Amino acid sequence: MKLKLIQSDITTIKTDAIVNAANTSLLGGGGVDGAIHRKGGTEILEACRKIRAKQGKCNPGEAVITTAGNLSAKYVIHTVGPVWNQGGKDKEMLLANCYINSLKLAVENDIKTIAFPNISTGIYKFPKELAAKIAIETVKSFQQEQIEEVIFVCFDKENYNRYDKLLRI
Ligand code: AR6
Repeated sequence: MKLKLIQSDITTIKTDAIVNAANTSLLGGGGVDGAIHRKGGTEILEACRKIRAKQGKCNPGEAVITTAGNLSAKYVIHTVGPVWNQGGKDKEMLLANCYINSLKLAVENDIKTIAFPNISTGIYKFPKELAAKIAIETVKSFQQEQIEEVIFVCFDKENYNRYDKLLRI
């Protein structure tokens, strides 16, 4: 499994799957979630509504998969990051679960390339350095030959530089 780092808007990425930093409602929001639904179109929202009707809300750390609508990717994997709030080990575990459960869904759906945003580090205020460490360690320890490439997509230069440094260690 190859790890790649880029600074970009995740809605432009042509991987088998892109990951969305969603909320428990699965029905859209701001940040990367808003961008994915805006560009991906109503097909994604419709698919999310069906999942909601079937299973109810999506809990933090869990993930679901839908079409990518009008986006270049084939699928969107929606995962719900933890809200940092007071922080704590449980929040760290939930963030790791976002990466693990997204990768598990990728394997189940024969996805070979997957792109992750910096889950929870925007509106949910997870400390960026800790989030980057958890993201990299969790992906690295997910041993799965079927996934060929995992791309960390950083929106801003600051996070890109942070990942770049951590990936060299
Ligand atoms: N491409 C890549 N990364 C992006 C993009 C983009 N187009 N837009 C923002 N980011 P956030 P969260 C980065 O707030 O903290 C939504 O309302 C951003 O710079 O999108 O998990 C949901 O519905 C940051 O580093 O997600 C939830 O309610 C990272 O993506 C809530 O926000 C995550 O920021 C989730 O909050």
